[in-house]
Amino acid sequence: MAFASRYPDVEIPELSVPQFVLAGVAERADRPALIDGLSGETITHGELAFYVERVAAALHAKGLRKGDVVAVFSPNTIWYPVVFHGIAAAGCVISPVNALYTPEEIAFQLKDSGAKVLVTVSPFLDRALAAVEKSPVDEVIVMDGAEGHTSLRDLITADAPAVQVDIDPANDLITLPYSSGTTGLPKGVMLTHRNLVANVSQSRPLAGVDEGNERIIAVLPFFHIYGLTVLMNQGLQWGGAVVTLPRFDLEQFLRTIQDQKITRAFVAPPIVLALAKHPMVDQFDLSSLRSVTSGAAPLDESLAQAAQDRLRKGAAEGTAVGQGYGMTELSPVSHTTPEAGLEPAGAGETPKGTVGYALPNTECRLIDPATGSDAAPGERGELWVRGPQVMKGYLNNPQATAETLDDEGWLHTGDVAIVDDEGRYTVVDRVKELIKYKGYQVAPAELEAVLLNNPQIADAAVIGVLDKESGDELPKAFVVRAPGSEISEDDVKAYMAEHVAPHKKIRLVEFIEQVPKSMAGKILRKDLKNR
Ligand code: AYL
Repeated sequence: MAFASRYPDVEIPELSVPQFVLAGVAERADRPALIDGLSGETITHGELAFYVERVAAALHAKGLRKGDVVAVFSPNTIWYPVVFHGIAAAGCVISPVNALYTPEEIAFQLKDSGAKVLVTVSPFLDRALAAVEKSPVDEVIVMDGAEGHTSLRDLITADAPAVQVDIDPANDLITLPYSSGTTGLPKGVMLTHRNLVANVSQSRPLAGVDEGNERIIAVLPFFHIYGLTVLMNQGLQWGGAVVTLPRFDLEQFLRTIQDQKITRAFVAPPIVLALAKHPMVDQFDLSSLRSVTSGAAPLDESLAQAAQDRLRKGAAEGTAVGQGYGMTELSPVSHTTPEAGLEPAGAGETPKGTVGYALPNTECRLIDPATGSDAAPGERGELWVRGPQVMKGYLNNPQATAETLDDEGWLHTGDVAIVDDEGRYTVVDRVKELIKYKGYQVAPAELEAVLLNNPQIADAAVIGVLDKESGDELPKAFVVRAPGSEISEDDVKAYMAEHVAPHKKIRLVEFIEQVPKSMAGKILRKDLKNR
């Protein structure tokens, strides 16, 4: 039994992502498209379109062709979207790299994606070059410039002949973010131009967009699909301004909302927690905010309510706090809370604990994991999603693709949900291995492989443990010491911290005699969770 969306289908324009996002530029050429939240430096919509065309031409002149992969390793800056759309307009594929990655993690992605070029910023150059040594990358472009490297200015002023690359939106990839999906190591998620155009188009009927006047704060990273689609591309397509911050700092975040009159904040649960609880929030005028939407990890219902009450200062109307749900493999949004007044006909206010409704053009099923058949009405089941935002598959990994995306086009999310009579979904559990730490993915299999590389460790298993205080999940390692080893908890943590990005650090360690495994050798994570 499939549930259709409660919203009528929307048309998905047959355009490449740059064509779609830059379509309205003529009417707003002189208005700001991108604003640096710290320096105030601005790129207008007209400049953006001009720079994108120049970057595409320069990359083409360098020999890059349709389908070539370009990795981008940078924090949020106003130049990130220039590079993103420039690469896309050249027909190439952007693989966004997490700004906190270690050289080993970067190298894995460069090799796996087959990246030919890496675009980075000078403060990241040491890590970038260490990774490039062990990769197929043959050129490193440094946006802000560095001795011996092409800069973004060089690309924009290169005087290369303009290019018109034919893009087939339904088949050609635009981006290759990495996700571990339901199991195993991170995999390249093949997203097409159409996937991204669809996701922005599908989100609109629930958003209540004030075209041209929205100001979106981009503090979540563009290197994650959330920032890439929801902040960057949706923000630009709405025609207002996207205000970038390079990292999350509460004071800068609040000051930027106030000074830049931000209308929309798309965030993750730790930011909602700060908005609800941190004393500093009262020192700023945040009244320009129409909505705060949280996604990427579960948000506690009372916390969402507390944040909204505080932002409204007791008034009945004002900032709305809502939720979105999705995953990298869904470009990423499948569900979201509608703006008040945009609920499906007859439905009242959306309860805070839900992730709202399935977007237009999106079908859902809830499957009982025990029986494999549709869950009874009102019962929980694994959420399956079908729609134009569903990925093409995992790069070079037909087996993982087949395990996640079935023959009928259903994406098996690995999340457990429940739907109410109005068609509102609540995510209640996760049946996949994935751990979420502050909204970031932590793949147990990846950490287990790093642990096993340590000769003092004979075997290891990693699970997430709920931290009551923060509501976050903490990566915990169960470690079997190698014979004769006296490796300590601190040693394990320090070793991991050297090899993985901060969000993947092991935060708890327990030594055990043996990792519980099935006959087939699969780690019995449930047994570890129940210990
Ligand atoms: P990935 N509630 C509970 N769990 C969630 C939620 C939520 N609202 N959103 C995401 N998750 C978990 O690929 C869930 O387990 O994409 C899901 O499978 O890094 C996993 O995170 C996917 O993690 C938005 C804003 C979607 C963000 C996103 C998701 C981006 C995270 C829609 O509006």
